[in-house]
Amino acid sequence: MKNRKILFTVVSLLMIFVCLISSNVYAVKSSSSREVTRSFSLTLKSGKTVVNPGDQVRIQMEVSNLSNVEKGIMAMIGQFEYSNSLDLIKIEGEQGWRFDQDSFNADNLKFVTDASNYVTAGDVVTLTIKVKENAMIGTTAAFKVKNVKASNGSYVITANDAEVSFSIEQKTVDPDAFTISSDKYEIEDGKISYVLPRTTVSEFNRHITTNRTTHVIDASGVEQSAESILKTGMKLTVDNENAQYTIIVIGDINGDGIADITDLAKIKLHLIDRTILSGISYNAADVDRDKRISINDLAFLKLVLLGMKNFE
Ligand SMILES: [Ca+2]
Ligand SMILES: [Ca+2]
Repeated sequence: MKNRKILFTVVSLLMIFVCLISSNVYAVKSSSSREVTRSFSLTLKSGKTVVNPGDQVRIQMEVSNLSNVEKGIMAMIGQFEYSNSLDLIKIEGEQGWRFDQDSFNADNLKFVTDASNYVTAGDVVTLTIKVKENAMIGTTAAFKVKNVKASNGSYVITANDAEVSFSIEQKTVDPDAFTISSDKYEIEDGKISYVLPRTTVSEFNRHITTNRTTHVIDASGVEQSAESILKTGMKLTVDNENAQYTIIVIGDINGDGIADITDLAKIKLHLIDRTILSGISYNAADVDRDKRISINDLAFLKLVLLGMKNFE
């Protein structure tokens, strides 16, 4: 009888023990089955797969496939990484993602950005990269984003790394493509700058290299002869091309082809905010070629008029 009692107690204890163990196992199991996987996908997109040295390429970073993230994400951190043959030249926030000087560390390429509302999908940033002029032909350049984490304010969600790659190829040169260059003048944004006062059309043409026929016309569209003196505001037109260039004669602000006391007066009026120069007049007034009008331009032009300095 006593033995049966002991046996009963032992069995009971065993059963309680087994129950405890199994309930514990169950508890562990059930907690692991309740654990959800939170994630989102990151993609880098570019319209190009083949690039040439000097090309600028835009890359979009896109968020998608949010899984078990209530409402959406509000902030994101990560790091860019790219080949030596590339330069990152611009980062712009998209669709309410803010990107300013506080968002990026150029030393380690880490970025952080916050959104203006919960985001569930779409572009986060547009990156502009430039393929270096000396990039090796035949190699592949890659742009990556890594170590990306986002948050919805309640928890941190990790995303995959993403990458986009480009093969760098030699630019195919169209032998018929229009080209224009100069050994003396600056040709930029539809302007030919730093032409010296009293330059004739024929002298000007000697410093222009192009594979098209060109003409110089005045403001009224009248073609100028080889002996004509160039004036600020005249234009170089190109046959069979949708291109024309406004000529800027250095120091000739009023467009009479010479730099004299009248032009000097215009710089003075600009400097004291009486008559502000703009457009080609502004360009012509920049005699020291630093792209702005300052007291230095006045002194420079004065010295030229006194014969103590020249424009070249
Ligand atoms: Ca003048
Ligand atoms: Ca200047």
